Amino acid sequence: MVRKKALITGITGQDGAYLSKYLINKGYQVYGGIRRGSTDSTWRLEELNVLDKVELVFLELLEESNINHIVKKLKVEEIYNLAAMSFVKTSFDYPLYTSNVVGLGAMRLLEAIRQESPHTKFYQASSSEMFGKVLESPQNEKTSFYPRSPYAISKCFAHFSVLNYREAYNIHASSGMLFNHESPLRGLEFVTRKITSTLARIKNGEEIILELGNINSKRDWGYAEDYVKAMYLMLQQDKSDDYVISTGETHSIREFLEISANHLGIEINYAGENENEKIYDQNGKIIGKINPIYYRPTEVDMLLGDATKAKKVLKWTPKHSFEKLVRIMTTSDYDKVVKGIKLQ
Ligand code: NAP
Ligand code: G4F
Repeated sequence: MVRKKALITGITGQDGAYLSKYLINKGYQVYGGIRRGSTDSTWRLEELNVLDKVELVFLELLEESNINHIVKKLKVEEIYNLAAMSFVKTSFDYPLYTSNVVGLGAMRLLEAIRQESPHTKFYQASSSEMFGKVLESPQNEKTSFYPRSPYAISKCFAHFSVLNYREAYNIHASSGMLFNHESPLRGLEFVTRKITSTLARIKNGEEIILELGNINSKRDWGYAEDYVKAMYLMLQQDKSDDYVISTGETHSIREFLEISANHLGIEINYAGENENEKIYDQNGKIIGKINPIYYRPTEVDMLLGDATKAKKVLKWTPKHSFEKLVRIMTTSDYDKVVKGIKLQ
């Protein structure tokens, strides 16, 4: 039997690694787009034991000729566009760069598909950040956008580009409007992994302080491995469409922090408010504090998704509860710290 071929942009990221594993298990030949960089970024693929099962190709979303060449040469059945400058806080410092990679990058891929391989199906990693200062709750596919960062604005541009290429050129292009999803492979700068990795080091005796920004914001957090399955399902439908992927629960950063700490036997006590807030353990030792450098110029206070459509059409449901997710991430980081494995 001829193997189906898929190209994943951003294969070295959290979702890229899980999606590679998922597609390989389904029998796909997986091509993975990586950037030519000075450091090795393939640790996630190694950790999931798939590095030697994927074929890596150099792919840079800023480089139109490179994208055209790859799309034309590979002519894969499916392209999953996961590549992005995905850290919201940094997008305020690099607004133009972010727009170019995240917004125009998606458009470059769509245009290459239109010209070189119109039968290729396309998945776009849209984001719940597009809902921003939410106009209704919970948020579904029909909820209007109110983006609050250059990252979110760029994701809106990419999202509407997908819709336009679907309607104008009949390209099978779908957007997954995914709410936050995490895992032990999450980047260390995102708040969940920052909490689990720092608490694990504190528990192991390191004299460090967990510095956080706004711990009152709320997110609808799921498990990344559950979410990549939804990406695949979207491209197996006869018609391309947009889907919200979420758990339907929202929790604050505080709750995440407390569950993670409790899992390690650390009790969390707070003193002070906002910028003066300090975090102590049960022995009165300071283990954390609020540092306003982590505040954003405009914040997304609360996200809560309604994935009814995905449940109905894709038959997709999340498998991991919030508490289970926190426990998995905390245990993973603590085990690594104890064994002396580098956290990355
Ligand atoms: P991630 O871990 O930050 O991975 C991003 C990937 O994009 C990395 O492989 C990175 O390569 C690559 N990349 C960055 N700039 C690039 C460029 N100019 N050209 C080519 N590749 C580039 O992100 P993730 O959490 O896996 O998320 C996957 C996608 O879903 C992203 O588009 C993100 O915005 C979106 N999303 C994520 C979430 C979430 O909660 N995780 C929710 C909604 C949407 P390097 O390794 O070289 O840096
Ligand atoms: O973990 P975060 O940086 O993720 P954020 O901004 O929600 O974005 C993630 O999810 C999006 C989906 O909604 C993706 F599209 C995006 O690519 C990314 O994966 O921050 C979560 C919350 C924010 O409210 C932030 O202000 O945590 C708050 N926070 C508080 N202290 C912090 C910190 N965030 C970070 N990164 N670091 C802190 O110290």
